[in-house]
Amino acid sequence: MKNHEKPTAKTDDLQHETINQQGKTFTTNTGVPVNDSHNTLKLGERGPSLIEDFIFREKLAHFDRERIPERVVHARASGAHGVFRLTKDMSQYSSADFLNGVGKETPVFVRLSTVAGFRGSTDLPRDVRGFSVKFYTQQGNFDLVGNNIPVFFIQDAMKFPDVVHAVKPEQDNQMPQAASAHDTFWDFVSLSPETAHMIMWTMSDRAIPRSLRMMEGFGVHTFKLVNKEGKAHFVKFHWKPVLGVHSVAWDEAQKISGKNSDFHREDLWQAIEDGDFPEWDFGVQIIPQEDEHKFDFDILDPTKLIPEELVPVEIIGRMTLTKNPTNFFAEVEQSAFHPGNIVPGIDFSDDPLLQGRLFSYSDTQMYRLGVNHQQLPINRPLEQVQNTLREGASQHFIHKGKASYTPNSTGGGCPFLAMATQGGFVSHGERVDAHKVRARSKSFLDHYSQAKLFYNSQAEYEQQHIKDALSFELSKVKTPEIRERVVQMLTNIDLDLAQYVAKKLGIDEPKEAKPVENFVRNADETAEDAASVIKEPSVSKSEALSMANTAKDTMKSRKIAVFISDGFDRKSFDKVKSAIEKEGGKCATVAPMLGMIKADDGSEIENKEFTYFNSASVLFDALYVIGGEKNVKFLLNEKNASEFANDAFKHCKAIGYDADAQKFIDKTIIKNDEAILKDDLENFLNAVKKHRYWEREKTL
Ligand code: HDE
Repeated sequence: MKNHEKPTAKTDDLQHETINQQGKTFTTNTGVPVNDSHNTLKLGERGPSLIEDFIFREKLAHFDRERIPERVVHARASGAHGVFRLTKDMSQYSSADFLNGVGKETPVFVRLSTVAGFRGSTDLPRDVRGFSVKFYTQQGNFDLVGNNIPVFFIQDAMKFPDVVHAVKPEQDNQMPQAASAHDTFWDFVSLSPETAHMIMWTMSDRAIPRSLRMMEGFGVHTFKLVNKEGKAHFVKFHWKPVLGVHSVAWDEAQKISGKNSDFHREDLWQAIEDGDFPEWDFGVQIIPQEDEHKFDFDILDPTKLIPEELVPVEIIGRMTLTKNPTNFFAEVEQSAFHPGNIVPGIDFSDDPLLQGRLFSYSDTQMYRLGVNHQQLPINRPLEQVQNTLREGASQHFIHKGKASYTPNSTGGGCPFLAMATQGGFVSHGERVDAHKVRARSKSFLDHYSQAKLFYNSQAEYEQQHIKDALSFELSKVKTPEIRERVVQMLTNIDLDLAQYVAKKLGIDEPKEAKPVENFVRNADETAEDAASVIKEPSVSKSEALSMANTAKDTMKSRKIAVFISDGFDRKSFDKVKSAIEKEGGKCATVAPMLGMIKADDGSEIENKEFTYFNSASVLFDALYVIGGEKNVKFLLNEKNASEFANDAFKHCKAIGYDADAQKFIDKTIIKNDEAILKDDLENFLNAVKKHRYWEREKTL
């Protein structure tokens, strides 16, 4: 354990499997000491290798099998250990032990992922992010397998392989990697109006987070909380990041993918290494069962959210990530999440997307990790598992006695079943009286009202980003009919939006909203049903949907690049550095080389990491240009420094500078505005806290 890391009951449990090879002798897997792991056994120094070389055979055979199938979606991810602390007792609603008793702490393991890209793809594609949390509770593991977007593309699990095939690289040429900007994805969208709401989210800046620490998480589906008396309430789960929700600019995201494709992974890892533990508040929206049909949308429809204006989010706890994994493969890659892993006090709703997920996850884990994957250290619950399941590949346990069945007398009737009163899991006794049908509920037909709600809730600059993202994505679509169908679909969300995108694509501007006709409907759907698809949202704007309303008052997590070279103004540098660090920000020097840089007063500082040739503005949140005559002269001739400053300007970052660096600013910055600050450290820091000055885009 490193000094700053905080152990949990789960990380203690993992200690039993953690191997330290310091001072140990090399052995084969059978424990035989090895004296040479570099040369094969040969007949003579220049002769053929011998098949009897068991040391070579073992080494290569293991290497040949090192890769396991990557996840079919959510392949790329970062993970960390942490703890969930309950701040509000929920026993009124749920008997789940981790929701009972203020102050109760439950260890968690979290995996944050992109969706479409392969395991080795970039952290910054335009994509949904997975938000998986495994709670190791006293009653077994509860997995909340959510996303950073509260709704989904489709309404029924039957369509999942289709939407995934459509967004993944195309089947003939495996292009493009980790991108939705291609024909098959938009073809699927244009023929599936139920995607409309989700598309607004994925085309917004939510799909390009600044940091994994700065994104929300959502359970997406409606679940149920069930109390000791068996009474159920519907519930939606939320994670709200303490640092606020922030994103990068699209041009920036594309550049980050080139400059540092591990941008998010590194940020999360480093924050935990530095003891800046990422935190999220845990919130619930609780809906009494009697209110199930109170809304003008169906709460079982996963393309809908419940506006916070209708049901407020109540914060009931906080999650803190306190420890990085010791071994990525053993912990992050082998972790197996499953929305079907629930505990007493929590139950499923009949959302048809959730119901389908309950099959898929354990099925894919069996393929990826094998039938005994729950025995892997990262997946096993805190308490020893007791049941009659036996054998299977890689069985780790040695069960005593004869009883591998129940009821039994050979094992004294053990393990005993737990009565409901002893905490045994009892499914909520919902009564369902219906015919079998392969159909979609008519209450799921409205596809546009919440897409409008989302778009209308955005600040002007956020709406512009959605317009730009749609124009970008569709400009990469080669089939004109697909582009036209999407524009037609957009008319039902916002005519101005549709017209803007049409113009960028060189399509005739639509004059009115027009339903998309040629999508696959349910067999029993009538013309009236189709007309009811287009309606206005009951809530016209929702504050929580706009990132413009997020926390903007902290320097924590902000990384500021400070330009220096020989002759820099030492006094100014010390002042800037201590002001940034005092408020919790990070100050990183960028200089012509690594090593010692000489200041104007003859003193030196060490430049440890960033140079004008190995870094770029997109890796920082803001820029400060230090003065000093010789330094400024250097900067005026360093084209990487001008490009750096230009990008900081273009991506709406705060730029501060000493008065004598004015010449450099005049040369590189196109226009002055209120986030470009001369000799004004206080306001520079305020601008950095706000994260971005998006207003600048109007002047670009
Ligand atoms: Fe998943 N999803 N999904 N998904 N999903 C997987 O399971 C699936 C859906 C989500 O960190 C797979 O272990 C179906 C919604 C996350 O390891 C697979 C449907 C939401 C992760 C699978 C959905 C998610 C996955 C691939 C439609 C947000 C990463 C590997 C019915 C609430 C878990 C794996 C991790 C992973 C199936 C839709 C979130 C194939 C069939 C909605 C965060 O089983």
